[in-house]
Amino acid sequence: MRIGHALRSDFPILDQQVNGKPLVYLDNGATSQKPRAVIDALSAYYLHDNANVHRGLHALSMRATAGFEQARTRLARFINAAEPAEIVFTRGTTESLNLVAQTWGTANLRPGDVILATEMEHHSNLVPWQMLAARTGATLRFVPVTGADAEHGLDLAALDTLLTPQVKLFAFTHISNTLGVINPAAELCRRARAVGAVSVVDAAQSIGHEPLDVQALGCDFLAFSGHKMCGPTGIGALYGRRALLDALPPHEGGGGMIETVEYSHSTWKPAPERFEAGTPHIAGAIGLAGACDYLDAVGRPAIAAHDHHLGALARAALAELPGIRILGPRAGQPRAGMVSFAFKDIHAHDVITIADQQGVALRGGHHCNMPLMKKLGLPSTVRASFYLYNTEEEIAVLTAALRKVLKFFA
Ligand code: C6P
Repeated sequence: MRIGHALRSDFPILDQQVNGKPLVYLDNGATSQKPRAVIDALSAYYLHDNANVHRGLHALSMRATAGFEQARTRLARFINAAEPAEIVFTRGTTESLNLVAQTWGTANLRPGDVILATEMEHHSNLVPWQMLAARTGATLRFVPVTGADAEHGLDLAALDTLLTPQVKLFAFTHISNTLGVINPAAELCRRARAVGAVSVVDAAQSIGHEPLDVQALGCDFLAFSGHKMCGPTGIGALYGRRALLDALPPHEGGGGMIETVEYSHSTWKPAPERFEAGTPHIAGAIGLAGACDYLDAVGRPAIAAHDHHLGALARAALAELPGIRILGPRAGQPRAGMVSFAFKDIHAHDVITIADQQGVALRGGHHCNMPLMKKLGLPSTVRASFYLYNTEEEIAVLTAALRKVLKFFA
């Protein structure tokens, strides 16, 4: 199986020194690195095919259009959407979630309705619902997180009382970017549907890490970013069930999304073009299709197993360090290949800076989870997040770097 060491040479960026030490990149939750196959797909497009899509009849434009639409088909296959028309290209998770709020939300919600989210949502899956609630008069409620320190996962028992027929939309993250909890997405979608609510899954942290099948999940909408799955930045997608997308008004007007235009009014193309006004990120879509090919060649079950193994190894190694609080679900609960932690009396930014001197790239801060941080009683945490090219040796380097942090502050 090609995983870890065996595929590091596919990622040219990893072969470098940072602060005089070999780079140990453990910030994959923020963004992943790109294999040469993706970089090559991007440059091949710019070297040979660059033209605008859906507009020209010349050879380059037809090639660009074919590449762009083939990318949509590839993405549909990657998440097992029923058809390519269920894939709307966006800039990423954030834009996808805002699109649902602005279109489905504005068209369907009124005072008295409830939007249900969870207490572990990233700001991208929280702020758009706050704005939607303010716009429509709907109420925003939250499924609590459980545990003595509120860090173990969703309180599923609370769903019995929270998921009422007043709930019109239930938005939740598949994997928490701070706790590493893997939520039971299929069960949550099923329970949303049972009360007539539309389900919105934030797959930013699961796409490219876990096998993902929208039909098996039974979700109505699913949002993700290409850059977290070995693809380029600035491209991602919204999956929406065809019947839902077709019934929605567009959120932006412009070229590419219209059927006819008069001075006084216009008519729209069907989904997905209706939601793709203006020139899209053509190269990005083609690069993202390359990332799908790459990840499927490695195999997503193998990637998930590798990530989980490194996560478990890191948690065991870090648990030995004095004064550490490791966040996340109890042992045995589903959890992603990341570890989020805090040292008593040492700020996350100091940890990151000292680790960086050892060549180790980590993320520290509130991780765009400010209300959750408040609930956890922490100003910030440090996060190490793993991906297919990370190795067991890198966990040893991480642990040694953290020992240096402790020594410095002793
Ligand atoms: N989390 C992290 O370091 P964008 O920025 O649109 O690609 O993704 C937003 C987003 C939405 N939901 C979740 C669960 C996420 O983790 C993220 C991005 C990064 O954790 C950057 S804050």
